[in-house]
Amino acid sequence: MKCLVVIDPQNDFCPGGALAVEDGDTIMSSINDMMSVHDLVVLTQDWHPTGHSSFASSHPGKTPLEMVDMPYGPQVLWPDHCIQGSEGAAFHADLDISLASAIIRKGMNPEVDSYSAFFENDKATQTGLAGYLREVGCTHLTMAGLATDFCVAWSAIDGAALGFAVEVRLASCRAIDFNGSLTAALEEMRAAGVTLA
Ligand code: VGL
Ligand code: ZN
Repeated sequence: MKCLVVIDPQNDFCPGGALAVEDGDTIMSSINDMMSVHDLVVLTQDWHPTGHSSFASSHPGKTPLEMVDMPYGPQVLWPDHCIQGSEGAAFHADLDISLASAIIRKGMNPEVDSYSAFFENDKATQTGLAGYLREVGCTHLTMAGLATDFCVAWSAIDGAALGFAVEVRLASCRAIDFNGSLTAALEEMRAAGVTLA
């Protein structure tokens, strides 16, 4: 059984959004086309409270894309984005969400960021997605969405480590790509056994 996992297809990661990814909006129609050839569609939604610890604005003197050391390890700081209930956190209007059977919200713990669809960035706290997919009998995951080098890559790597067969559709992903993050993420996904298509 095959599940399409669509990572963070939200306004704030599209042009005009708070953490805009170049051409992020252009992937929605190809993602819609993939839905009908999967048994199940799951969406993730970055869903932060105001003042989240991954926001540079929560760290006096820091600016976006600087690093800080969190109790769980190094963390990139971001502009305020995907605030719970905001228009920026909403799914992009071009995405057909009618076929989604589940929406996994993540990044809700004020103290811990959550790139992956499976684990918070402490690599220990689970979102529940793995259990859901196993209970419904999913073995194969196709992933697409935003951003390739952060939430897509971390989700794909965790999915593979959890025993799912994971394929990332790069044509339906877009990257933030700073400081070589895209090249590194592609390498890490390959090393983790993720199929890059
Ligand atoms: C993401 C940075 C912060 C992503 C989410 O969806 O890739 N990146 N929050
Ligand atoms: Zn976020």
